[in-house]
Amino acid sequence: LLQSSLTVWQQEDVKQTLQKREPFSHKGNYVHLLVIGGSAFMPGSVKLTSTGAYRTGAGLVTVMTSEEALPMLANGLNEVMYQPLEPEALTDEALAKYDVIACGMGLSETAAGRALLSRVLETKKPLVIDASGLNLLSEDLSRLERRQALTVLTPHPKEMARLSGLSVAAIKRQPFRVVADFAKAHQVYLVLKGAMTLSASPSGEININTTGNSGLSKGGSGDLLTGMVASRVLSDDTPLAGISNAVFLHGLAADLAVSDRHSSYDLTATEVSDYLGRSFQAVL
Ligand code: NPW
Ligand code: AMP
Ligand code: MG
Repeated sequence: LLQSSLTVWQQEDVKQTLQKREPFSHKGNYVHLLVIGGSAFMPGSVKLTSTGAYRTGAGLVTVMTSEEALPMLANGLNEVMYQPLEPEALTDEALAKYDVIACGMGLSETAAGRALLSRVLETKKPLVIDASGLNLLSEDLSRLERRQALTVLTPHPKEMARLSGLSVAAIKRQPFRVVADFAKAHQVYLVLKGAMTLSASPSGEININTTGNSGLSKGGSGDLLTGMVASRVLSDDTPLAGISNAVFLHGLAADLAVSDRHSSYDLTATEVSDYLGRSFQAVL
């Protein structure tokens, strides 16, 4: 642990590392994110992820989801494009147009979901894995070592427990050590979520987040964050800065919501996304 560098990531850091949006830019200058997840009973998860991505600067967002979930999403965001989840959609050729993939939110943890995650891990695309994708990944971590592109994992403590084989209590006792060791051992970027989220690079560098409140302790907050992380990870000064910026802005949006017309009791993840504009305004 003592060999790792620890930084409290602050507003000034976000301001300094956030990529500028050029006046003559077009959507192709920003990330095209492919969101893979959602299922018949959890269609909202990918809606939140795609909202998080667009509200954090992505240029294009495509959602690939199951045939049953598709009709439930059609009345969602107008800005999102959709594609059915079919194996042929995951060839390297078909994926060429995407910059980054976010996979796992609301994904069914079945044989089909398992096969899908395996295929996604084999692609050469930068990848953010969350939620059910992390649970499926936990079954065989050696696949991480074979990856040929940047990988970000965004577990909450229980997902971290499944990934590491440690108990939630052990993780909470030594979160810095657990995060640094795992990120280094598997050469991934790791975001251990909680009231004080830790973001680590594969070299074991750790940024500590201090924004956010218990209004985020509700279903959907993490799904929103995944889209934000995917939208920034390739866009800012370094991947760790991009990830830390997303975590900071997500928590700050919740703080601003609570200091305006919400409380930590009533706040929902969709409303957190509505405050991302204020969150950016506060740091820019
Ligand atoms: P407990 O209760 O303390 O034992 P799971 P999930 C623990 C989708 N969603 N510190 C806590 O355990 C996701 O995308 C879809 C300690 C908690 O009960 C996934 O695909 C939504 N423990 C799927 O659902 C909205 C902590 O973890 C348990 C902790 C399952 O994801 C909701 C839950 O973890 C959801 O996002 C902490 N800080 N934080 C939708 N609208 O479509 C969490 N825990 O069992 O992995 O289930 O996270 O709900
Ligand atoms: P998930 O468990 O995947 O839905 O993710 C929950 C999100 O909300 C993560 O980004 C957490 O860091 C954040 N969060 C949950 N509870 C709190 C809290 N008490 N204070 C600050 N952030 C929180
Ligand atoms: Mg989650």
